[in-house]
Amino acid sequence: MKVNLLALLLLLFSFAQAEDGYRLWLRYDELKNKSLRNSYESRLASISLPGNSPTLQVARKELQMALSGLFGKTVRIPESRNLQAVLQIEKSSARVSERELASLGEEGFLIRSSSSKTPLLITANSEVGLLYGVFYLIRLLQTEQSIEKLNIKEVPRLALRMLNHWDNLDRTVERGYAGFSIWNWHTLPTYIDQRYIDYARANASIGINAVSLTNVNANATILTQPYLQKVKALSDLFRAYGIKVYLTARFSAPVEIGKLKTADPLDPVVQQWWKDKAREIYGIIPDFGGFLVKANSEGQPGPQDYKRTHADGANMLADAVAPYKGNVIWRAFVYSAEVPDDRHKQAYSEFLPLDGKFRSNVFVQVKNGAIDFMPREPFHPLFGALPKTPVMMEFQITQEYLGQGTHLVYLAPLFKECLESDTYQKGKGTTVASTLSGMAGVSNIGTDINWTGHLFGQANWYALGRLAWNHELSSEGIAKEWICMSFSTDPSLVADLTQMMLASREILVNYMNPIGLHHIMATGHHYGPGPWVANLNRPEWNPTYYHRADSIGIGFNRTATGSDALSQYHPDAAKKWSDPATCPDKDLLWFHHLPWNYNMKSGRTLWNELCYRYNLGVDSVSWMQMVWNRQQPKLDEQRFEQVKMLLNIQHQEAKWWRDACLLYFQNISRLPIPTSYEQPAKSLDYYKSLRFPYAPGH
Ligand code: GCW
Repeated sequence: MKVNLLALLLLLFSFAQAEDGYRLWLRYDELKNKSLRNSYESRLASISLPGNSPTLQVARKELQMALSGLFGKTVRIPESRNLQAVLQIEKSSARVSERELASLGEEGFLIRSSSSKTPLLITANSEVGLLYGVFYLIRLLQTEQSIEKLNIKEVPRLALRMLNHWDNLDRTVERGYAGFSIWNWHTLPTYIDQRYIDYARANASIGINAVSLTNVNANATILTQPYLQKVKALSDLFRAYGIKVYLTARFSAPVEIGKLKTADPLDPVVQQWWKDKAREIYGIIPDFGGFLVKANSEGQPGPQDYKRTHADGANMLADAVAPYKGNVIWRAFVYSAEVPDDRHKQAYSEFLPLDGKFRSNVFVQVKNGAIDFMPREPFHPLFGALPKTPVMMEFQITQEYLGQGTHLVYLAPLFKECLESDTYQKGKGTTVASTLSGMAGVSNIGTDINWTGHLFGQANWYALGRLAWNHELSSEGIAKEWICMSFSTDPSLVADLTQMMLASREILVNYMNPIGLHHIMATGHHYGPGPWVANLNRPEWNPTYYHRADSIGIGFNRTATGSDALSQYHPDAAKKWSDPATCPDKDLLWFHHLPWNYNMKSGRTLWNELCYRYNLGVDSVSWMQMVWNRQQPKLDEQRFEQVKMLLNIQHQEAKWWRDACLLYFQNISRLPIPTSYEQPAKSLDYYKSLRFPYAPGH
């Protein structure tokens, strides 16, 4: 009796502990639907997963853990082959034609069951493909899908599916809002934190196959022996999960750690230094992915310091890693204070002439928009414009400009909006997605117990992986998967949370940057509004550079009569943007400077539309609060309370954005905020006086 009581208490304790969000979408709690559980149990009663390579061990362990949890009983999967098994997981099965197998490529898989009498089969050409198949099957069970008569063929659309950590060696994270870096460099390589394993599981479950561990504002120390040994420990662990490790290369490393006098990429001594460094790295990490580089951007060193081009710099590194099949990912996020041209145009101007000049193992990584991860940006004009260069997408999962760690914003709609944009570069239908060779997301992961600070940040990590695997998945479908796995499959809960998530990005746009406004946040930490900032040395760092509000109107004229950034797009893509009458409202002030009394499609004047949007944004956060609160009975207390508190912060901050921005713009437009709206709570001077010296992430 005593023992039972203890067991019960332990069980209760583990339940209480369980809902801190640590388990992400891999929760594996017992399925409540008994008949479904029984049918799964009988369909998966005996499993054959022969072999014990590291990847197969990982797959076996995951499946055991998932089935044990979901079925509420211990499930063991033997290492030996079992021909009678009802689930067969094997490489290159004889049950599948050669042709079909070939079409799966290196990482794809098939899941097939023609009738309840034939065994369910997961097959692939590689062990990692099998692991992906196992995770897919687990997801079917978690989301309570039928596993009868399956004929699933999954092949990733992009070869390189990556997370970029902006983690510093002192464990601070640039633009990180979820605590410190999960890489504990001090205790590596000997101490392997359980988090590294769970991180790898989570990434493999969504098909992420590459991670760069360190900040693009790089520190050359990572390339020294002791640190390479630490990197080796991580990469040895990640290998089984199909994940390759990349490092950021500081361009001046030959000077800083190599004691050379120069880092000139055309200097043979420098070239040799990198070749030797590459040999050293590959001697330690034979499948090292390669280098990710930010050069000549925001003060980082680069080839232009020696009057060389980005191609000269990238090619030098590419030659160093080529013998080992390594890659160089070279970022196109460049702009210079010395160049008087619209910042929007600078990366395109810089990189267009370099198309065809990069080695074949160089990827150029382009942010989704031409400015910088704003709540909304038109797609970057470089997409589709570099036909001879493999181009990677860089999205930001961490929400630097989207409410940081306190706002609930589901990013799949932002990602999709960009991926589905038509560049017209090879005729109508040349979507951004169709021009890509890879996709990276700047990580939002940290040491917070739930990994991402805001619980819903997990959905953005999840969505990035799912869309890198298949950009045709819908935002709604991805949200539903995530909700079912993270909370429950209860239909009203799923419907409510899906609706809230799908609306959330537009809601944030309304209360922060409506009608195409952008870059009007506070300086440095980027936390909160700062449309008044005009005193920074670099003109293109000032919000006034972007909104250009004056007595006549507001917005950035990027048409032919302005900066002409529009001319960098294919004419068919630019057409709708070039005329305010056809330009969608969402992009209007991105491309046009319009009078305050400009007539909007809604019938409101531009000024009144601004007031309307800012207020709509705030009201919509109240709606999100209402939706969340009404689902309380279906949610566990811990996560319910956390999100509730954060929604309260979001509501306060939405008001702050609205009031500060409207007051500031009103000072210029000299027009009243319609009395039907709540009036700003404080004076403009008050909002201007706010300081946040310890705001996180910078
Ligand atoms: O968005 C800006 C950030 C910087 C970042 C830079 C970049 C890593 O404010 O913190 O630096 O972009 O992408 O390189």
